Order: sequence, then C-alpha cells, then structure tokens
Amino acid sequence: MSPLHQAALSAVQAGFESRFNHAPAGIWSAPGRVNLIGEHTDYNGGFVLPFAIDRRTVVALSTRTDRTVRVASSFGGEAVEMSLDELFPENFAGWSAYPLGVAWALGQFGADLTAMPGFEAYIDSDVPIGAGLSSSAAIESAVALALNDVWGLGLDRATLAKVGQLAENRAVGAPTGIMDQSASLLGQADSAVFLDCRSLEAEVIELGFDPAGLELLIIDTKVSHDHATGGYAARRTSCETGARLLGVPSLREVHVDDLPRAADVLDDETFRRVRHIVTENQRVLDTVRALRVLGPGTIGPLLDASHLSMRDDFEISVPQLDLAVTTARGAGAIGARMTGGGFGGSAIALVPRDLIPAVAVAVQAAFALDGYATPDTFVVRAAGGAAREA
Ligand code: GAF
Repeated sequence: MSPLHQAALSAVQAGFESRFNHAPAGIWSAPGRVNLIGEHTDYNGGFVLPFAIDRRTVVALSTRTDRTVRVASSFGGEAVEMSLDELFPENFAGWSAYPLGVAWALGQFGADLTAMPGFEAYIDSDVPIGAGLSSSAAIESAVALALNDVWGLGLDRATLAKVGQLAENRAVGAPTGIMDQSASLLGQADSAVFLDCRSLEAEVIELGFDPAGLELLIIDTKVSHDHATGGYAARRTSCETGARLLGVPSLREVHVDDLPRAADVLDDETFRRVRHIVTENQRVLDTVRALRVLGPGTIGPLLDASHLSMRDDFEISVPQLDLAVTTARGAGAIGARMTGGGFGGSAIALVPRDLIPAVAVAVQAAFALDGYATPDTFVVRAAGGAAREA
C-alpha cells in the first residue's frame, strides 16, 4: 500500500492542474528523515542510523514537447521557468534550486541533458521546513525518482542519493554528506537504514519501537539553521584538518583506541572534534547491536551520550536543544539527543507511549519559563522510502 494518503495525492494533482492546465503524467513521493544516531559521521566515511519518517514531499510531473522546465510548489509562490540549456547551478535561486539542481545533477551522473525533453513539476510537502528533518532531501529524492522514471535513466537508488547530495552541495551550496538522501530513498517501514558511508553499503535494521511501547518524539525548537553557511562547513573543515594531521584519508580510519595518540598530535579543539566523530561511530555500532540483540529499550544511554558529545566536543548544540533534551529526560524519556546538523532544528526523545503527553507538556513549560519560542512536539514513525504513487 502506498504510504501516502489519498488527500495528499488529490492536493498535488489539483495543484499541478491549476498551474499547468493539464493532468500530470505521474506522482512520486519521498519522506523526510530523522537521524536516530550518527551525527556528522557521514562526510567522515563513518556510520549513520537514520530512518524515513511519515511526513512526505509529493511531486506531480509531466514531460513537455520542448526544452522548457517549469517548477512550482505549494510553498514557493510563482512558477520558476528555465530552459534545459540554462540549467547551471549559478542560475538557481531560492527553493527552486532543489528541483532544478536535481535535474542538473542527473546530467552529471550520465543523463544526456541535451537530448532530454523539458518538464513541468508541482511540489507539495508536509515535511516541516527548517526543523532538521530533511525537507530538502525529500524534495531532491522525489524529483530524482520522478525524472529517473520519465527520462528513462535507469539509475539505482544509491546513485539517486548521490544525485540529491550533489544538488545540495553545488546548487544549494551546503557541503552536506550522503545520509539524508539515502534515508529518504532507502527507508523502510518500522526500520532504520544502517549506512556505512565509506562503502555505501546499507542494511535495514528493525527498530521494534511499537512492540516495546516506545515512540519517538520530535521537539522542533524553531531555532532556524542553515547548512550552507557557518558552523556546518567549519566542522567539516575541522574534521578534514584532524584527518590530515593524523595521516589518515578520513576519520573513519581512527578508532577509540587511537584517541590517546590523537590527543598528543592535535590541538584541544581539533581533538574534541575528532573525538566526537570517533566515539559517535562506535555509538552507532553499539546502537545497531543493541537493537538487534536487546531491543530499543536499551539504547537510551547511547542517545544521551551522543548528545553530550555534540554539546561538549563537537559544539553544535544550542541552549534550546539542551533544554529540550534535559527536560524530556527528566519527564520520562529513556534517552534524548539533538538530531541532524545542529545549530538549531530538532531534538528527539525516545519515550514510553503513555508518557508522550507529559513529556510534551514539560518541554513546552520549560521553554515558556526560559522565554523561548514555543516548540512543536510531535511523534514520528519509521516509514517507507521514496515511491511512485500514481
Ligand atoms: C545534515 C547533513 F545534510 C547530513 O549530511 C549530515 O551531515 C547531518 O547534517 C549531520 O549528521 O543533515
């Protein structure tokens, strides 16, 4: 069964028809993602454990008989129009950089754009924007899957993830890794994607939250973040510096046992950045083992440790994320951490089902007391990855 509700299909179909005055050739969707654990490890060739969530971006799309591309969305105002011949990253701006960037990036992965027909696309989404739940990867993955189908490219999902990443890196200018697009394209219901970002081998790991009576609560702090500027790129540079000084191609090659030697070689700040990556890789492996052997009720301490490492060593948390995490833990969550690139966005809390209302209320109250904007709190479930819907 399609993971998408009929109402969402009807809405995107109606949106397409009102912009372009004819029915779309097809409808595709892709989910946002939450990362259970493994932060900033992807661009270090390490391990991540995200899952696709039950919030999706939907794209209705048709090819044209000429070389014009027109993209419109429920969140972006007027349609943006461009010829396929003008499809270069320097010509993109605003939200349309995501779909246009994907069309351009497909050209970098073998599509002969000089021979392809133009297209019209209308995009709708219920993935919250700016919450750290990869609304951008959801757009990229849905459009990549749609164009792969209508242009008859035959690219596999791992390659489509690279297409989305390239669009994000070059068309949007955010130096991000491969995690988000992989989760959106490879996710499966009730499961996480255990991805080795060096080999790109992916394994589906059953989460078992439901039978254990657990839910994953998102706490969207409403603190906006932007991976195209500032901190994210700086952390990536620190990791590359650390790897160079330690004489390894990537921090994936550094193990927990190597940390004492690393402490001798690196300055304090670079060492702490490296220590986060090295220990976080180990926490992903430990989480996968715990999920397989002992069940999700045992992963709380790993989530907590991950947050402390991001707060103190990688320094990508903000006071609102720390407050969300400590309040959720105090109100009964079995583990909590910030999720995603940091500097804002969301925290996650793994919570016994009957305590969800109490945790949500406690977090809202704590934010009000400290004078912060009211956070959004909602439960997400692990859902299927990108799919053709109609
Ligand atoms: C963002 C990036 F897009 C991912 O590639 C990843 O680096 C993440 O931050 C941090 O784990 O979501």
